Amino acid sequence: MRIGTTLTSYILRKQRDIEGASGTFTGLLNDIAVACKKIADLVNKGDLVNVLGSVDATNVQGEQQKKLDVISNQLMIEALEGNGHIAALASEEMEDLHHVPDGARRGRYLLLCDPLDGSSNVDVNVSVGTIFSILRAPEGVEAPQIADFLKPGVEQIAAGYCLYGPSTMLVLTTGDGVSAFTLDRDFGEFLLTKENITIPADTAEFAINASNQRFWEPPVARYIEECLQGADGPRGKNFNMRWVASMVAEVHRILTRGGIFMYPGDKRLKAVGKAGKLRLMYEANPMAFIVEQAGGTAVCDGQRIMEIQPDELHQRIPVMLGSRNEVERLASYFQT
Ligand code: AHM
Ligand code: MG
Repeated sequence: MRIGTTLTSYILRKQRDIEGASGTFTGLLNDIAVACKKIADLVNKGDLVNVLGSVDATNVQGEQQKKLDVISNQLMIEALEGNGHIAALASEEMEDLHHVPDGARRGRYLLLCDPLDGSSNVDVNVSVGTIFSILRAPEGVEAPQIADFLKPGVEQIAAGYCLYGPSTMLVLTTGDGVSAFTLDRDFGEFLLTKENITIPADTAEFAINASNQRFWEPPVARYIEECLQGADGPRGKNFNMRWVASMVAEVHRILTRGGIFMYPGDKRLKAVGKAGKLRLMYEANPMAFIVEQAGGTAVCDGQRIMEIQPDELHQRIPVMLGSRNEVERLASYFQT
């Protein structure tokens, strides 16, 4: 019987390849893993521990917060703020940055996260996830400001997500491919279960919320229309459709068997001043990093997501990602 490769031993190995990394990086990923294990435990227990349902509040996005949104955010803070690994934390659930408390050691990294993405699914017992993105903190800055976080995705040191599905899986990239770890609940450890994950370049499966069809811009409408025509249309093959409404689950499916995921900008969102639904810094960028590291493509209309210079912490953008040839085809429709 073997132990296998734990997340900690895997990160220790990777850390040696990251320029200037010390034990801090391993510590940071350990902190994230601890928070994810606790969130997984609560998601799993659900009604038994009275964590389902909504709180009487909206977040910075104006969205109704679920109890588990608030709890997951608190757990991320608790796991990360006092260990000397981060200099500050940004989250979908907080308008402003969370700084390291007075007296605690400041670390060398900035963390951005969506503590519980897809949380509208939590009450119906469908998969949700935590998304995170790690940037280097600026040298010599005591208390990082929002401007210090506004870096394009290409500057991410690492990114990942934890999927709370039938099994709990942590998927991670440090810029050297994508690996997946499955939580062994009895043993209490994430164990390496997949390495060098590769997204097939071609696919016949797309994911989009089709209830927004009447609001789509022409390039998206054209792409989907061509898919729907199947073997009789210009694509010459039949397509399948999936929509979990949980981006972590969609990206995980795409990493497993290919596909294209789209949350485009549309006229409905533009009418209320939003370029898209998903947030650049803690949803699109980390997922784009993972997808690119697995050989896929991630764009905002025609532009590579990871090259976008953010203007705001909670900025929203259109997102299209997944199998390279499909995403490039859709991106090309924005150019014609
Ligand atoms: P959230 O961060 O408020 O949970 O919103 C993000 C989620 C994504 O996981 C998912 O792709 C999308 O919202 C689903 O949106 P919709 O309900 O419009 O289909
Ligand atoms: Mg989210």
